[in-house]
Amino acid sequence: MSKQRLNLKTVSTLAAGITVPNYDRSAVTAGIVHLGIGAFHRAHMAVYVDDLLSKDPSWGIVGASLRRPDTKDALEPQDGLYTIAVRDASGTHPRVIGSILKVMDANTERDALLDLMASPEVRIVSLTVTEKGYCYEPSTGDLDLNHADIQHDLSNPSVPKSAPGMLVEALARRKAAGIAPFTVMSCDNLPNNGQTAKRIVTAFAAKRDAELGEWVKGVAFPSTMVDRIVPSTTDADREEVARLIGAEDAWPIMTEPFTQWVIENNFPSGRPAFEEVGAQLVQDVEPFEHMKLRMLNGSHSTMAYAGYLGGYEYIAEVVGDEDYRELVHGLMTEEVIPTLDMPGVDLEAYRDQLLARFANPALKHRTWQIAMDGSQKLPQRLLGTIRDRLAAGQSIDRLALGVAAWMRYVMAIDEEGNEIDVRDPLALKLLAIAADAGEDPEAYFNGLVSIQSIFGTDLIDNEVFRNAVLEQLWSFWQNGAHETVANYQLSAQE
Ligand code: CS2
Repeated sequence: MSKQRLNLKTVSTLAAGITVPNYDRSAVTAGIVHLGIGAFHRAHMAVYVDDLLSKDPSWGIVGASLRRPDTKDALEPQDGLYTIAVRDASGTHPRVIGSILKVMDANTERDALLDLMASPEVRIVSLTVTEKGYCYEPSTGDLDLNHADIQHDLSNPSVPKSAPGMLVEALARRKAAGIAPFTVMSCDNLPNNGQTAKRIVTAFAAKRDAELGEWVKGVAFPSTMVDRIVPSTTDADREEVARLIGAEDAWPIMTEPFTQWVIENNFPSGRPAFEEVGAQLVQDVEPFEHMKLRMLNGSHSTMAYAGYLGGYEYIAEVVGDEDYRELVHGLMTEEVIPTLDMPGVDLEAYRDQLLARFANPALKHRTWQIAMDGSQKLPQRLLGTIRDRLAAGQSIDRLALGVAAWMRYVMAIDEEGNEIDVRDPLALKLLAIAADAGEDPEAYFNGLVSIQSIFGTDLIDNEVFRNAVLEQLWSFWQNGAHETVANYQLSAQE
């Protein structure tokens, strides 16, 4: 029997014990526009904001999707309400979030969205547009002026498609109306995400108009380190949530108990009291970003590629395999931790906590999901650590295995000869390199390592890097993932 739909009318009739918004939703106004209203934002920032709306209702969120209208379609009939379901060994714990007032589709409501971003009530525009949404060169972090969306937006600045184009057009409207800029808060997994956003937005603005470029230099771009694991929602999840709350939710968000947010305290136009709801406000986020990107995300990507190739669907299965677990434990302990400078943080305890989070059996986090967009992720997750270690003359065996696993994965054929659905902005280029190389791993390696947007200009000529990655790639090619993961140390000692 079909159930009632979750919305403002039905929220008071949900199953007993479900936490629902504890504030007057009709009194909440929009102080934040969030670009990229995906599952991650809904499991992370929207929850912190939900926690503080009872004290300050002026910080509601209007979400915007730049690509697909599916979040809007799901949340509109629900008045923006949705469930987050926290999963651990004890079960699934649902809670209804009300901080997203509405979702706008940038493709059909572009002008209204830009006007809202230009209105004085909106003081923060936050972003989770993923790495590729920055339209940059991952190896340098500079705006990619050849990117099709950037070229479009420079020629048609008032109808932008890209995130930088949207931000600059909204800022231009504020400037024209004499309204102070909003603060741009990146919540993406990039090193120095605030500086990166600033570099891209100011470069785009300057290219558009020199005076605007100068004005945009005055905008604040705090960096943030965000952390919560959020697997994609499945139909089985939808059914479970409906059963638990007693209403249909078209798009509940499944997540883990852990959540962390470290924010650079730089909000000249004001901000919610994030520190009162669990966020950490600091002067310098960079060490936290390095720690998280290299420890968590570096391990994640290594497990995703080597695990997928080894036949594992979920991360919990990967760390459940002793050989893989040892690899990741060693990766963090021997190769990543020595590159980090985090006085006062117990990095071994952080590592153990990560391994426990990865092992959460209820989370069902797919290796394939994490494997997406590797060309955008590799530089900050593995290659930065590799560069630091090479400069210090230190070994890179396990890091090299991670890079080789990515190389083997993007050949797009698994060990059984089945096609891998490789999702990546460079997928066609990667396939062409594989086709050209044929049965020759060295030619394949040479083709991939010459992609400058990933590997920069230095790694191509580095013998240590070359030998280490090539050796692991040969092993993936000849022996398969399981054996490579089990024997990487032996081969490294030869
Ligand atoms: C993951 C991240 O999909 C991925 O690439 O590594 O989304 C990861 O789950 C989050 O960064 C955790 O905070």
